[in-house]
Amino acid sequence: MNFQLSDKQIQSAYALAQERYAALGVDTTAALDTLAQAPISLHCWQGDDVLGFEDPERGLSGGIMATGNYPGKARNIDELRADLDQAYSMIPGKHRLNLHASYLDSPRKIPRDQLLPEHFASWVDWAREHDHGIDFNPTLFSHELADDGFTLAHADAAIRDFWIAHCIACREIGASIGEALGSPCITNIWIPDGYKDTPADRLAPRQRLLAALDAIFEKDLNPAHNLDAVECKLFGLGSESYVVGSHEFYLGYAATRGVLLCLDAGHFHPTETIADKLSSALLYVPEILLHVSRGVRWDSDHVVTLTDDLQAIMQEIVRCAALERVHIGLDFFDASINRIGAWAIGTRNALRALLMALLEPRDLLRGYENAGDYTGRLALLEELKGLPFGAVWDYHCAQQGVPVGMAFMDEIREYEKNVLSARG
Ligand code: RNT
Ligand code: ZN
Repeated sequence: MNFQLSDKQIQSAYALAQERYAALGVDTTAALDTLAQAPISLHCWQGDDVLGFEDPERGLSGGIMATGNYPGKARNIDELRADLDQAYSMIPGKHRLNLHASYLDSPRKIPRDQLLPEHFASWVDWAREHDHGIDFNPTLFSHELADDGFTLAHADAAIRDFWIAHCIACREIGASIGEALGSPCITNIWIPDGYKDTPADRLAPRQRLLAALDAIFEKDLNPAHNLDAVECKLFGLGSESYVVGSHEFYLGYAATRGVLLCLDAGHFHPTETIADKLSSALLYVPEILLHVSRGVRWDSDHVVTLTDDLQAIMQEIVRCAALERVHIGLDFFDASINRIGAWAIGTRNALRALLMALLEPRDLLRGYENAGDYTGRLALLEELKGLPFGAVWDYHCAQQGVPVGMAFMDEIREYEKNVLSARG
């Protein structure tokens, strides 16, 4: 099977597509300029099933789960960086890395409340060399002080204080990374805290979490270096009945404290989508962080595919003119397929959906809507689905020097044969 397209095929398909879009008042060149500038934050944890390098033997806790045992996962920092390099090389544009504290670079175990910027210095060097911004996350799971399912909302003050100290350390690390790279690091707090079964007191843990967060954010950091985000959730494995950091909890927190709200696509009721939340939340919180993910029946963190949900998210960002205020991060971990393929497929899909949104004839659609012509609006929205956006995407990939279409799978197979298969 030959997946390669010739330059001529790519160019002529693009020329036709450009005309089709121009007829609707859409400038494909402008759309591609915007797309080329939009960074996606790739999550490091797709590369090793969220195990990290602090103690990979320990296994994953916190009510999240990577299923599958596809061979070749990264076993150390060098392998993870090599895999990331391979993934980035198949994705058009300049993108960020979303790093977890458990991916520290240290020959000995550092207690999490004592983490320092130096433990991430080699990541900063790598990012600088490859022109990636970095985002950061304290790790409040896979640790003996998180084993009973509570961290910042723990009833034991000493355990709470340990995690507060960890989060404070992580904000400082975030700020040092952001300063070193000249691009603000978004430090996102997600905690697993919750109950498997019906609680008798839903309030007290939330009061404790509120106080813990206020302690964590007490020190102002330069927003040019670090931006804080908080991530809500509906339920997890083992926290089915109650999650302390719910949507209402964090929406209120972000709005009153002026921190970023992180919306993970898998953290709501199965038929609830985050797309509709953006225009509302943007009225009250300064900026939003997205964890673009795909839940199948539960928060299963499947690889992002080009679903209606994904398209709706990107449409909302573009329609709200909020590309500067909505930071797009990914959050999925599939261990049943080639992990580099997972990154490439998911990230390319996020970008493809963003491109589709950028190619929307917004003025035309709004004109119909404002005139009460909902039939015209529906007809156009449906016709748009048949327009040749794929030709614009292929052209973009070619322009950006990354594989066009299925050709990236040739590279993945090659890498699997030459690199991954040698891993034990
Ligand atoms: C868990 C959250 C969280 C994690 C990462 C690893 O449900 O989505 O963002 O996936 O911190
Ligand atoms: Zn998430």
